[in-house]
Amino acid sequence: MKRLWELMKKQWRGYAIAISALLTAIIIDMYNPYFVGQIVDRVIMNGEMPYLKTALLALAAITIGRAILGYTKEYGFDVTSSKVIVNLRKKLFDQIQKLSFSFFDENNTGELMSRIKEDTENIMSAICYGIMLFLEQCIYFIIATVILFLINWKLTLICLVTMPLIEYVVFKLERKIGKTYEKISDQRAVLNTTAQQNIAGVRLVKAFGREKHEIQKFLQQNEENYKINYEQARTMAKYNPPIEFLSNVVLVLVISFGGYFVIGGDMSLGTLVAFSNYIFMLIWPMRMMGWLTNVLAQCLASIKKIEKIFNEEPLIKNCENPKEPEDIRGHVVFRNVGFEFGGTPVLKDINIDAGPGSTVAIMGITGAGKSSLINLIARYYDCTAGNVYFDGIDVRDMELSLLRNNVSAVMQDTFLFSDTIEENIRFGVVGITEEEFLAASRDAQVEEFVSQMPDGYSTVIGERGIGLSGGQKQRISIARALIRKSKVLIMDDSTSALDMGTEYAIQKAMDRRKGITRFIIAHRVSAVKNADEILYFENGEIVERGTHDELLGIRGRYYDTYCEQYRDYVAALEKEVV
Ligand code: DGT
Ligand code: MG
Repeated sequence: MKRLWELMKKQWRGYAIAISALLTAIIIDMYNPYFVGQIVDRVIMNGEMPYLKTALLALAAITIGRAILGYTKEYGFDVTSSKVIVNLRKKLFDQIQKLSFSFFDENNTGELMSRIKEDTENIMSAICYGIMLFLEQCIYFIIATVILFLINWKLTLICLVTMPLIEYVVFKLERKIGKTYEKISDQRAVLNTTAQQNIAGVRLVKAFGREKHEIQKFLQQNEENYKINYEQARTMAKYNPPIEFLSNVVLVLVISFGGYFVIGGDMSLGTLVAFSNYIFMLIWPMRMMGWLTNVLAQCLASIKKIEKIFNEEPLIKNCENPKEPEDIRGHVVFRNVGFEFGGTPVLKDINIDAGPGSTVAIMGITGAGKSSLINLIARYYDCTAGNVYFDGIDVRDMELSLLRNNVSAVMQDTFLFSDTIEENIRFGVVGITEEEFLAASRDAQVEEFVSQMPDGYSTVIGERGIGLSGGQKQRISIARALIRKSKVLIMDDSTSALDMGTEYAIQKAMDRRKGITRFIIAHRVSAVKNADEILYFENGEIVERGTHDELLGIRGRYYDTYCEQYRDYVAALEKEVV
């Protein structure tokens, strides 16, 4: 709330212009009934024809003035509030960017999208139309009440008796509508998520022939949506007639009692006409209040949801007094490292010493903790026991940006943006020369297939890299990591979709890039056999470690994996020996 207030305060000039226009518009509007009343009394009743011209001119001037001021008011509120929302959305987006990996494990994309879009729109409605109408209606109500009392206090009191009744029905309606609105908003989120997931996973749906099932699922959500909208329409239909009726009762009261006063000579006919016009300035605010409280309630609910994100502290924080290594060489050490996910141990007592320029390979069955291990190097997560050191300094004591700039990762899930191949590789890194870009692309074997594309590196690819093969996507991800020239390179299962030849070519190119410490996770022996140390993981522990030859020598799990992958070759070798 405070944050929103601060942003609104910054735009005070815009709001001041809009509110001034609003006030002036109301003031001149107040003369409208007066002139109508005067026309009745002086022109119609007394036949003062020359006055008609003055009155009509005044009414025309009021109409034009109201139109101009109305435009200024709406434009002012709209533009100013949009500026506030743009800044709020920017702050929210910045905050989301700051949050750690673990936050995104717990919050799904759909929810975050609705915070950025729908909730900010709710706030926009409140700070734009909400404030505008609230001010307008309050002022109309106060001024009209004063004028009405001045015209005829008895008639005003009679009319005011019905107001609580109108207000009662209005609030009852809005409470019901408010509840259905909440349901509609929740239902809309479910419908969006269903549609979004179906469209994102459309290939999977088609491949498994699940279209009918998905259509059914969507229809069900759609039906729910219809039912809630129907419920809302029914509530409106039920409550609107009584509100209309009560508004008309006020008018009937004005005409009956007012007529009585006119006949009795206590009031002129023109004053009664003016009175009935002013009374509408009283009824409208009453009717609007219900809607306004709803807009306000929605806005408050949205602020609460957004505040929750703002109050979220990034779990991975920058150290207050960061230490800087004297020389960045890429020496990574794990000492007695343990890691838990929500109380479940994932890594236990890990000790690794990866010297500058060395290659550590990690193998193991799925779920053994390989990705979890490499996630600790650049602090995507913090270890829960022991220490991870980068060039002799605990990673938690290093400046986060310095650490992350020196560690490049090719993640297990390839993600490419809907952009050109070049932009996907450069990924916003500045100061990269054309030669460096081409060298990275060549080393990652991207050049090989891009050179055959008509638009080359300018080819635009889809969000999920549509139009590219799995291996091509992996190669782009590798180039993206290589271009950063970091001292540590992590490759999480990133050559799994490549043929042996391409994998070998990439390995050779990597070997030529001296002084880079490499962590390679792979399932294929061919990808790890040249590493300085191979670690075999099982249940979060290193169960075997050594070079390729050493591990073959102990005939353990690595040897079994080797035999499985090179069965025919091993059999042939053994035959030869016999
Ligand atoms: P892979 O990629 O299938 O070959 O498997 P690894 O070895 O990379 O496995 P990893 O490190 O992703 O997962 C190790 C364990 O940690 C596994 O039992 C699942 C668990 N785990 C991974 N990510 C999360 C998470 O975000 N939340 C929780 N609660 N557990 C997780
Ligand atoms: Mg993994």
